[in-house]
Amino acid sequence: MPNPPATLDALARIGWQGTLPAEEDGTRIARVIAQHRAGYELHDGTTAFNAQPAPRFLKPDVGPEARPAVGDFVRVTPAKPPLIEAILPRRSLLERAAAGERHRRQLIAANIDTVMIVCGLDGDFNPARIERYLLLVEGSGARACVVLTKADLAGDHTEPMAIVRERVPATVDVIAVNAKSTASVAPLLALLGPGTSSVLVGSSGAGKSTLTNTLLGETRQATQSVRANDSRGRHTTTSRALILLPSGGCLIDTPGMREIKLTGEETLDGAQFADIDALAAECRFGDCAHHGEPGCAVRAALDDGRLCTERWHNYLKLRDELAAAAESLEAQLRRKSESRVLTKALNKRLAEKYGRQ
Ligand SMILES: Nc1nc2c(ncn2[C@@H]2O[C@H](COP(=O)(O)OP(=O)(O)OP(=O)(O)O)[C@@H](O)[C@H]2O)c(=O)[nH]1
Ligand SMILES: [Mg+2]
Ligand SMILES: [Zn+2]
Repeated sequence: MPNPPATLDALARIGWQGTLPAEEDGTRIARVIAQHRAGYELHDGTTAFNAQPAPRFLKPDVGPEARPAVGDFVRVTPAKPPLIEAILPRRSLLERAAAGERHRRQLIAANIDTVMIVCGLDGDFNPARIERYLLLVEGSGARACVVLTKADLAGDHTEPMAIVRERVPATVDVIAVNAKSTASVAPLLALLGPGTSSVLVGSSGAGKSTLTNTLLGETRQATQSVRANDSRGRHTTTSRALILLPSGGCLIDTPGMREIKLTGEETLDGAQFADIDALAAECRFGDCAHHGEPGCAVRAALDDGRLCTERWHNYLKLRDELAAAAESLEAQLRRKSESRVLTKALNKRLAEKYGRQ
């Protein structure tokens, strides 16, 4: 592994923010730029190199949150191969519940400033899905922006733009682009300056890799046409990759997601649905179910168009899902702590019986 002394300049190039962290025990700092079955790929601001996780990261009781993820800054020992010894504190973490698997998390990216929610203006267009992504982003510590691709194919896209604008908080930028055109994606450069880190999320075929290549100015990520009948992609990108852009920012391209499952830790009283919360507080009855009770402020807002019906329905759906996810998360934590208590009691009994520690 190359071993120049870490400089703030080099670390800043790979998205490090703040002062130079102290050197520890001969380790150096690098960023995880890719994760493969065979190990990790890191970058120290000068060179990319392969590394393995220290054995303790591979123990079965180590949860996904405690393992290095793409975007993490890590301490590496100069062994052969280099070993990742520690993960530096994360300034943000985007995660979802893993598809299919109950209770497991999947880390999407760490130390991100902007999550770009990419959605095509073709058959991929789906405002409810954008709202779902926003819920994941809200608790991550990163900010969100919505990138609507395929504007060149969509003809007049004022209507879908207006729909998204109505359904996402005013603080979230909504930008329509032709992901193949350098001129068209130029407004995104404002979010991709030196020292920044962004991640692209969205369905397969939405144009994440196309956008990456255009921002990069060369074709590095493979892309593939979508199915003509339903605009679905072919899951072309299969692993996350952090790429240094000429604009100075770091950009993570990700595989298209089939499912955006909530972890149970999201909240509905953040900025995204604050208006619905405020409306519900105005209902005449404190326990109003908004099913036609007299004096229901939510119904009134739905009737006069202040509250969009589709958004309300998606809110209810997300609310139910979140409640279920939170419940199973709590049950899982309870089981974990019970098993810890049981293990402790067992160890104590063994120690008494056999004098074991
Ligand atoms: N005309 C046009 N085509 C686009 C645009 N964005 C993406 N495409 C096309 O859509 C197809 C899918 O794009 P990709 O970039 O491979 O999509 P992806 O989001 O990376 O998909 P996965 O890697 O499968 O998750 C490709 O044929 C692109 O050329 C756009 O803004 N305009
Ligand atoms: Mg791709
Ligand atoms: Zn009500």
